[in-house]
Amino acid sequence: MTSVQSLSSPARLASPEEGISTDELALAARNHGLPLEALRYDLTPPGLHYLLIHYDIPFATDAEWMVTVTGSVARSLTLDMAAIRELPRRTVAVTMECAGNGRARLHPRPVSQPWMVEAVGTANWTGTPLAGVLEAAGVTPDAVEVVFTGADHGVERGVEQDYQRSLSLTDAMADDVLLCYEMNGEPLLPQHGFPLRLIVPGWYGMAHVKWLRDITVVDTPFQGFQQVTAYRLRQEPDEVGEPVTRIFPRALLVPPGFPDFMSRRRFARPGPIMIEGRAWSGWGPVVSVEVSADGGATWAPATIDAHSDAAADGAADPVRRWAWQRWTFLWDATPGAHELCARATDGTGRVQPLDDRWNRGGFANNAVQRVPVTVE
Ligand SMILES: Nc1nc2c(c(=O)[nH]1)N[C@H]1C(S)=C(S)[C@@H](COP(=O)(O)O)O[C@H]1N2
Ligand SMILES: [Mo]
Repeated sequence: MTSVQSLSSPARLASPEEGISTDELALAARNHGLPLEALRYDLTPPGLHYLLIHYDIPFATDAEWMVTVTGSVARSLTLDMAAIRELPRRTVAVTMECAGNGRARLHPRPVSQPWMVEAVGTANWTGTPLAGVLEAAGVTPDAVEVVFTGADHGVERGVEQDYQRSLSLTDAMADDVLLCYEMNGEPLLPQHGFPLRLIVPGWYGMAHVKWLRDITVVDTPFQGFQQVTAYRLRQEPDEVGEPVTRIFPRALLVPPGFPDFMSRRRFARPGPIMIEGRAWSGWGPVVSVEVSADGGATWAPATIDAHSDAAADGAADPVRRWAWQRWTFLWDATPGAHELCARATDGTGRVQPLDDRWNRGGFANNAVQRVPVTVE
């Protein structure tokens, strides 16, 4: 039996020949990715959006849910869901991606949720701006960060904890940071944080705290496990490491043709094939997408669509700048074996690397997607 230790141990790296373990399989069976063919939808149908749940999904009812606002505030607040729904309403289309996306492609592999490239989805998230709630509570001048606590509880690398993350006060006060109660115009599903979650557009998934039950304004930087132990870019276990924050650019394509059941290798017929995909970045708009059919040796530009308002599920004027963009590329498929790749560059000049970006936690590996296709 595993005991709950007081000190955290570093995440384990798989040995060179070690396959995916049953522990990783159990995680992957709970936390599924986006089937890549679902990149065709501008808004991901909720059941196809990726999922990442560290512990258990809390059982919750809308009628009984309360969220508290405490700490460095003039007035502590306790809000029920009815009170939250009466506050100003805003809808933001957000592409969310797990910071561990791409982890399973690393050598050596950090042992955790074994994502390939599919830990992503886009939804219209509706709620009330966090800034308004913090203003109502009256943040006091000593405040530096805001800590968000979920109702889920577990143990991770020996540390028993509630799921908690913080944001700097500046990041927390940004316009599009929302306390959300709807996804694509419907109440949140249990697995996506029902009845209330935080949405932090542009940030990797770990920041978007689900089952939100407490907001505490603090006067010293938060030192919780998910802030200072997990979600850091480290080469060695004892480094402080850079915090994982915004989403690095990525383009994904819908694998063309049809798959082999077991290997998922693709087969396609010769001739022109319209390749389509999506691209996003949390740092700035995607300014270019390139496609390679020869494993990254040569590249040609794809056409990026403008953000479509057709994606709106009837929500009045959703904010679109945090959502992925569709792109297309006409590929003249010739008989033989090919490797399709796509590469995004954003407005800050950040571009996807050809090779995996390694760190101990397996975070932010946005190396280009590679899709082998046999044309016959
Ligand atoms: N309370 C709580 N919030 C959480 C998590 C969690 O385990 N507990 N997982 C985080 C991580 S790592 C990710 S990637 C996103 C996933 O959100 P989704 O499952 O709605 O796609 O939720 C984040 N919020
Ligand atoms: Mo994640």
